[in-house]
Amino acid sequence: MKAKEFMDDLRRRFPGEPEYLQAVEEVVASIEDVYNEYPDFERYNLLERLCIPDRIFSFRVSWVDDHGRVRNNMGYRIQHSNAIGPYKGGIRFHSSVNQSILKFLAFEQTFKNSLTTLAMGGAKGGSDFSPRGKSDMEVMRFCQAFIQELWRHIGPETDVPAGDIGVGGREVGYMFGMYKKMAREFTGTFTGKGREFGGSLVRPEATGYGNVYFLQNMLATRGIEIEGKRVAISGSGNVATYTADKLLKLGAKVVSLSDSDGTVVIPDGITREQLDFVFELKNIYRGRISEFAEKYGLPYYPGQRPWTLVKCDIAMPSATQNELNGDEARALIAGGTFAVSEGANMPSTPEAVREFINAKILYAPGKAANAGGVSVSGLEMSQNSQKLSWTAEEVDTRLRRIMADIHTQCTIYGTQPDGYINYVKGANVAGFMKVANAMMAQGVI
Ligand code: NDP
Ligand code: 2IT
Repeated sequence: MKAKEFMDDLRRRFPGEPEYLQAVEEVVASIEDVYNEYPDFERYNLLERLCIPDRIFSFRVSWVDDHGRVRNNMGYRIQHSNAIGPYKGGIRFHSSVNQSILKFLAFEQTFKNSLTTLAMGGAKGGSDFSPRGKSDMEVMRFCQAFIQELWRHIGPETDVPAGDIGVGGREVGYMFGMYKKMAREFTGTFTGKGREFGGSLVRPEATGYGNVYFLQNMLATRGIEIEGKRVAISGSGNVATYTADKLLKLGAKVVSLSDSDGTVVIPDGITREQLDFVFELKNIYRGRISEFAEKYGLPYYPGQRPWTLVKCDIAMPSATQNELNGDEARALIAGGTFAVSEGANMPSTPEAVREFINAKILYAPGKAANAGGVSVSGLEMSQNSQKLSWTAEEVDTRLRRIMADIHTQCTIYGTQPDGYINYVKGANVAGFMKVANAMMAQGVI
């Protein structure tokens, strides 16, 4: 297999899917050497089968808004791979959602889930519906209409959705409710459920906490403590806020948060009281980060991202894909940033990733660093199967162990002759080998 020819062919077949091609290209470049060591992989045309999703459902979702108007959105579910377990991955509701974005996310999810050490395949779904500005009843009606179409294709041993951008506990609750009614069963289809109906403790915190645990593992390779470090975070949703929460508990300083409208800079680091306000603002009032800036008299930069606004030791992009470009990466490195750990999926552009690796800073791609969320989803599935629920301590201990295991896998496959750990290569090769071996064993299907 030649990576360039493979990608040229994929580009010809899937034009107009830039995010999907971007995610595949990064993985193919990392695994090219190892793939070519096993001639059987090519004989079974394994890479192509692994890069093209098993199947894609797309459908119209019609619902009625509060003014009695009929609205139509697109709904999708990409079932990418079930080589090592049932399809598993979140649902995204955002106006930008299209098939390319969900295909990249489902592809990444397959490798991420492989790294978690748990039995989960890869999937992703969503809609171009935006919950922003919608009433609770509108969100409920949309979720119900979405699931009336999707319910046939999911199930506890088939495909288990969860949250992502625009989908949190509220949306999962509404979708689970309609799923349960249509399927006439109470099962663990959906993770991130409410605690009262099968949700795992620590699932809301898991992605942010897991990212900080991964970061601690990376810092330990250079003997660096997290206490006192200045950390720039983008986003102010589930991942960003729980990342900030854990960093605060560990004595680090969170110097920025953002949303799609702008960035707030917190020069002395966010306080507990301020972070509690952000949680309330985002989860209860569904407000904007500008309101937080206004309340505490903090500098706010409309339309800007954090990376050139603050000096930080560590950057943790936690909003969306391609939110940190080459220029911003160079600005971070020039400002002394020595670690980047991705809470979001594919937040750094390919040029930014090259800058980080060339500068030999600690750089963890999302599929390794943000795997804590889906890991605790996997633990939620285990608890649901056993009809038991574990304590927060038990789940947190398992989460820490899984993040340490992922870090070890990255070091095994990613350590370069000069000792530098290329976490991109490590995560891609480790994630790939497990799925590839399972696919070989199962034949051409
Ligand atoms: P939320 O919806 O809770 O928060 C998303 C945050 O990112 C909001 O602050 C939002 O701002 C901002 N954002 C979203 N889209 C854009 C955009 N196009 N440009 C700028 N800012 C944007 O989502 P999550 O916190 O759950 O997800 C954040 C990232 O983490 C995503 O990349 C997701 O795929 C990834 N992730 C999530 C996991 C989870 O368990 N939830 C697990 C692993 C990864 P605004 O409110 O203005 O839209
Ligand atoms: O990107 C992700 O890993 C998620 N949005 C979480 C998926 C899940 O199934 O918990």
